[in-house]
Amino acid sequence: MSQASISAPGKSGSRLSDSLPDDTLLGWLRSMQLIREFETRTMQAYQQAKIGGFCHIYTGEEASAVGTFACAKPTDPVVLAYRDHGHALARGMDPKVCMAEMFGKAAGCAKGKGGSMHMFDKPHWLFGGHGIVGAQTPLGAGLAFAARYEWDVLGTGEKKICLCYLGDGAVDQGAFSEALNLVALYSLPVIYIIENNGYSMGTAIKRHSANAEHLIERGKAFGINAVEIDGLDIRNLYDQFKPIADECRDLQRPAFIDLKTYRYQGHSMSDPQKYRTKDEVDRYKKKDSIANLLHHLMTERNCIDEAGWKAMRKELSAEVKEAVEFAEQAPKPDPSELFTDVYTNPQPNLSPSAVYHHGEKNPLL
Ligand SMILES: Cc1ncc(C[n+]2csc(CCOP(=O)(O)OP(=O)(O)O)c2C)c(N)n1
Ligand SMILES: [Mg+2]
Repeated sequence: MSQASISAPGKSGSRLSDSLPDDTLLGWLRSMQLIREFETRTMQAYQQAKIGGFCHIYTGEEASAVGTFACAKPTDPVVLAYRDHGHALARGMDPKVCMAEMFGKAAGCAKGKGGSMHMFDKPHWLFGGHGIVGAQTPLGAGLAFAARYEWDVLGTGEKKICLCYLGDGAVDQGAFSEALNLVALYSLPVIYIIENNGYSMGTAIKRHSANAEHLIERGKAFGINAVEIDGLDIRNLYDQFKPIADECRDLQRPAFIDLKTYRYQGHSMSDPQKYRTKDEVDRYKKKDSIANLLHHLMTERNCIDEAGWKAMRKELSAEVKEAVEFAEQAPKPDPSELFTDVYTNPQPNLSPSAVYHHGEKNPLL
């Protein structure tokens, strides 16, 4: 994957993020390190068979979730694909709740019935991780429609933007093109953030997407403001993404972001990674977003030193360890939960009453 280096210094060399207080950038560092620590423990728990099902690790991509959320409001709706633990944590989900979900425990955000790919968090306006590639993109259009309708037509609420994240593998799904058409046609405030890590499972983007070097042309084709951003440098990401997010909110219109990023781990927990070289992974690790921000905070802002960084890591490690212990000890969902909150198909061996939905008789029976 080509990794364009796109930095956005403001006028006279100053950057938008330079105007932010030290505490904000230290918060970004903390949030990114929390995700990294969480994902390390997730992999361990998965290898010990404490987590089942599919599981996709976000390590390497942390700046994407943390940097984009820094430009949004806590009440802006968010909808995601399945590589979603990092976003859930960056949005404020309690690591205990997130880990319990992966362990299939009742204390999880989806009562342990969703697992790794389905992080939902109503209080934080997180409308879930979604396992069907591209399925969240029309949902993003719907959330933006609802937000705009409430503000513009009903005169209630505030101007919102929806942040809809998708992978580079999802850009070729037909549903995404349909969603782009509608959001452009109705001027809906959704930002499609393509977390472009260069691969769809083991297929490099150049092998599955036409004109892969210029994905933004797809957004432009619908008349949508489309921009390419280096998603590994969180300060650059903020500098470029913040004005776009502000404009989408003010003008209530969509945007399309090709956010260049990279995942250090395989696609899922079972991936021999034969499609890329170790050299390639190492090249990206040299541009690591956490190391990069830490260097800036240590050498330019002088707001953290080695001892402070060590203390931060120790605190986060303890927090994540506690989350794992909590998840291990938490009770499993009661079997009576099997048919609540889910759509079911009628099963011949079950009593019909078990498959009623919201009090209505299932029409398939
Ligand atoms: C409609 C659909 N087709 C195929 C799959 C199988 N599948 C699961 S993940 C994936 C790759 C998606 O890659 P990308 O969108 O780039 O996201 P990333 O894993 O890189 O974050 C595929 C093809 C699926 N889940 N849904
Ligand atoms: Mg990808």
